[in-house]
Amino acid sequence: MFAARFIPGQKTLSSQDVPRPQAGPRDVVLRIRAAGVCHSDLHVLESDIPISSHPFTMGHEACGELVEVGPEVTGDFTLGALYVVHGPNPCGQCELCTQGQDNLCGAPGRDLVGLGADGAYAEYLKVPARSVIAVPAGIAPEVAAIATDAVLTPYHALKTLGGVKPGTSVLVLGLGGLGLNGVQVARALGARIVASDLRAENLATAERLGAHETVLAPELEQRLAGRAFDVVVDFVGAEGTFAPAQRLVRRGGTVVLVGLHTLQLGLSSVALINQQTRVQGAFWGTHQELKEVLQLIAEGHLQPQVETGRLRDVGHWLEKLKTGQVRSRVALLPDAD
Ligand code: FEH
Ligand code: ZN
Repeated sequence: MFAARFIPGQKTLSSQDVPRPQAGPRDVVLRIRAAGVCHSDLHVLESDIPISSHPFTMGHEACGELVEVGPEVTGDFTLGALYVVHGPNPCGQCELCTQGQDNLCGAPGRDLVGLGADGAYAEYLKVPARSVIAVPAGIAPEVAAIATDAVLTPYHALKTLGGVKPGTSVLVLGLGGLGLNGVQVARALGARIVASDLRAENLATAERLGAHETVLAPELEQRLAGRAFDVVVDFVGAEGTFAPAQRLVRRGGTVVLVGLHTLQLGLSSVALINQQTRVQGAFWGTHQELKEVLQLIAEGHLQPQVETGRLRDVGHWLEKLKTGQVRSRVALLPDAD
């Protein structure tokens, strides 16, 4: 079968013909129907994020049709139905998993799907049965695929880490795929939202998706002078967003860092201490949160923005992502049989 493989030391994926996976005792096998493309793949290919010293198939936003169930799998699984993969692939037993933080599962040998363990840039994908979730009826494969990271990560950042609830004031910095989904999530949580980006067309999209106010990034601190936000989410992760984020959060408020644009960022210790600001990193999301995200999409509260392309053109799409030519999120589809 076709698979786009990460090869340590190579900066581009290698398209290969590899054996189709067979389910182990507690695994399932999905025929991939959509695979989302994430900026983190670029960081892994550039070795900014040390993930693995061995080759693996990339793609950590997976949706597929169930084609095989291992003999020891328990629970209801329907052959032919659509499932998504919870990429953190948790063990369910370690301290973090049992404390409700299975996105941070620390069990040895548990690789992230598509980020160490084989992922979705392939025709078939084998994963532990405990890491898949049935897709509610009415959600297209490409939407379900990107929900597993491009929606789940903002949801985890805002709801769980930011504690966003009705009336919370939220400033969203960066309106790419994750930021635009973040606006929708914040609106669904009842927040008052100001959204900012460098591009005017993204401000218009953010307003359409629920932002109450929008500000062009260069005018941010002048336009918001004297205002402070309960939660500021930085979906970019550059000095140009992280520094104002620390200045625009209220005393005792929270800055949630999601974006990986710059791998080292400055903290203002005076501001942190004087404001007693909480700065919180955000990593992906939990199994339970992914179920909640899928339900919000099924109920129409979230309309994730997604463009589609051919799975075999994944290298081309990663290049478009790298050169800023992707407006929202891309999900790649296998060629029709
Ligand atoms: C993956 C690997 C490392 C850092 C962040 C990520 C995210 O794309 C997962 O949501
Ligand atoms: Zn990702």
